[in-house]
Amino acid sequence: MTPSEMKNAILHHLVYTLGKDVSTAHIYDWRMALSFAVRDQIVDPWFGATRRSYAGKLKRVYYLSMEFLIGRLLKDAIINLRLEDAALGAMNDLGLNYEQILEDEPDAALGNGGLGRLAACFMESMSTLACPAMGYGIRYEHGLFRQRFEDGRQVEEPEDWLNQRHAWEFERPEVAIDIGFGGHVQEIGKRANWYPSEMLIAMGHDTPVIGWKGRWGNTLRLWEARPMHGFDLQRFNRGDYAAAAEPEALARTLSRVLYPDDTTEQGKELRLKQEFFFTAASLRDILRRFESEYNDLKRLPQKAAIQMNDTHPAIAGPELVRLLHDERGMDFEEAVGIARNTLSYTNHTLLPEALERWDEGLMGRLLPRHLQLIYRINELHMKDTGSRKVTAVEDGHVKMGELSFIMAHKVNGVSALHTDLMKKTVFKDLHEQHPTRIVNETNGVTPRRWLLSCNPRLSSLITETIGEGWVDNLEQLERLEPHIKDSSFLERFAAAKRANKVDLARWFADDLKISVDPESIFDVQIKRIHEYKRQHMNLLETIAHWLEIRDNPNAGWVPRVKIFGGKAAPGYVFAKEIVRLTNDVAKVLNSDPLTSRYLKVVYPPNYNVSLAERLIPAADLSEQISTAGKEASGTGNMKFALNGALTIGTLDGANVEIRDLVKAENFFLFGMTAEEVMERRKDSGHAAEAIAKDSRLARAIETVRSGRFSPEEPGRYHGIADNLTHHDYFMVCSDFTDFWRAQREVDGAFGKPNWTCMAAYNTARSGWFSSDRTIRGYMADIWNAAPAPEVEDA
Ligand code: 26Y
Repeated sequence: MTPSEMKNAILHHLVYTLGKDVSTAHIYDWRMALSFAVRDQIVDPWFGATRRSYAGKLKRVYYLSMEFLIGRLLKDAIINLRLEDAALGAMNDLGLNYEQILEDEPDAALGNGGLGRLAACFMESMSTLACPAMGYGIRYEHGLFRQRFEDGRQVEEPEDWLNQRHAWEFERPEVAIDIGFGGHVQEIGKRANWYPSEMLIAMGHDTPVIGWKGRWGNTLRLWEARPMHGFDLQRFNRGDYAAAAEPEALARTLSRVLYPDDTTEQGKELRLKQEFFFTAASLRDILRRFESEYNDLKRLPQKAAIQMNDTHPAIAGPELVRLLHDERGMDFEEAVGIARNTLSYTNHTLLPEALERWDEGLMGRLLPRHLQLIYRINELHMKDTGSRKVTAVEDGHVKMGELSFIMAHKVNGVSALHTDLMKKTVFKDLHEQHPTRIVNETNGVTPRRWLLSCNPRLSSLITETIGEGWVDNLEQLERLEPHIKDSSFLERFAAAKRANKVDLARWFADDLKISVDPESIFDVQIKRIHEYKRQHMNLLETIAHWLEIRDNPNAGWVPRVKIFGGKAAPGYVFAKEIVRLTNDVAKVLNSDPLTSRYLKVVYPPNYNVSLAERLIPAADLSEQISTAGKEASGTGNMKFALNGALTIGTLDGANVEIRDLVKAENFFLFGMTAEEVMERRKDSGHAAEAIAKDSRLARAIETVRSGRFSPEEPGRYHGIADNLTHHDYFMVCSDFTDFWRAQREVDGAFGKPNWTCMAAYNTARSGWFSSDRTIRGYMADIWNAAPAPEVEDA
């Protein structure tokens, strides 16, 4: 497409789709017009892919996920369709600012963090690899809350991305599926009919996901909850307006909000309803499609692979059995076998508080037939394995991890360490019974968004050096290695990083009114705020460093900017205190005339996908400092390494694999191993002991306790200080000393010519962390699916 063709398409949509004249168009109108012009280019390859998967009778992958953290879509589509020149040219021609237009798009924040972003990267990679697939989730009216700071405290505001028209979706009123809850069960022999007492409708909305070079496109189908019966005209006519609207409001509640939590089990009926709602709608849709193509349900596992992203869609097991056994008359044991061969399950956490368990009473009330089937599935499992232990039901609760395991033919962890720990801890017994069921699929990230799109400077340098093949064959980045000896390559590598840092510094100055020196180390920790991720350890090190600079302000310190980003779950008190402490520390440090040249703290509010795209290319140092054994994988860690940041990190999650690949000398390792953590926890005095041995740590904790950062309320951080001194479950104190050492090693290395070599090695050796590699792994080890044949470049 030429710039002038693009311009005509934009003008056409401005007038005929948006009903706006050039003279009255706002930035929103232009952005929508551009989006529609780009979307037009998606439709043909998207239809083409659908036609080919039907015509070729290809096996389809169905990815069921409560979260899809897709962020902005316009730039993604432009890049994958190679329309940059056309779009930029058209915008320039129209006198519009291209960057500004792209920034006008709201983030689709339909997820909390890592799990949701992984699902989004997977959707893009499945399209790039021409793997016939469909993502299923919920079309939340309100995505993850918007974070604002008020006196340093986190304030949550509703997110309302759907206040504006969503340019990318196609409403599918004909894809409307009845979903029931509650009611009673009538048993007929071993089968049963379920008569729900409450009904609503799941309506589909389709968003095309286009792969690299537009070779293939899959669909993300998100369900919206609609009332079965519209509003009550009788009541309305009687003047009872609120009551007339009530059934509608109640039904719609189901797809109203994303649960803003990535930690604790929400004992909430609404969440269980959301889970059943989207899972049941998706399964019905999948079976309908299958039955339109094939007439033998036994072939379901050959033609469909259904992936459960964590346990959130775990009700898929019993629901699929119910559809096959109760509704289609298949023998129970056979139905379980078919369901299991179709389903697989990804585990994303070992933290006990994040493993879902549902009260049997609640489950029985909401899903009476499913609870009966869960008991039978359990009995069958006991019979088959000769086990005497009831696995999926315990203490009046249904354990969704165990249920998912029993109902899946493959269960995967998301990094080598995590998978290993799964076998040894949460699923130890089940693993012994089914030793080949657990497999590892280390996470990955899409290089289109996380390098090509977010870091144009580094991308151009890479393409000029080794050609363009890396974009969908990321391991080609290895070809950069010989150039790391070349001083002109290294200079350009450093210049790209520097320019990214200057851009970020300008944004900090303009948007946050904080000035930072781009010569400083840009030290970044961005992720959800959680005790196990240990933002507070990073803060303690910052405070200790600050105190040391104050003691000796003229010692020639290496300047640093500590950058934090992340949201705390609204009900997670400790995490919210960490948010506030970060802001309070920033206030004191940034205004300290003795030290602020050397040390600043920046905490931009409302961390999201788009902010990550801005921060990661400008980072020198990536903080991956979780307590070993607690972070299942991490994916931010991969994005940083790929963009030439060095990691300071523990042997946790995928850090282990990153360090192996980029080599130990290009990684700042510190801290205890997972085994050492487990061992040390047995010693109840671990925190006190560590504090006694490290005067810097003792002083930093005392400074927090003293009220230095909250003079107007000196006791504000006693909670944090006490937790660290007495409890410290996540071993902040015991790891602090080594963390400090590693940070000083960073100071020593930064600014030296070798730093750029180390950074370039990180980029050159991170190719394995492409989500293309991950998806190939799932296709081979779990889904038994193949890419569509004969896909050529568009
Ligand atoms: C139960 C419910 C409230 C809940 C909701 C969301 C529980 C968990 C979550 C989200 C978990 C999550 O994001 N886990 C992260 O998954 C990433 C992708 O695999 C990992 O990289 C990361 O280590 C893990 O914490």
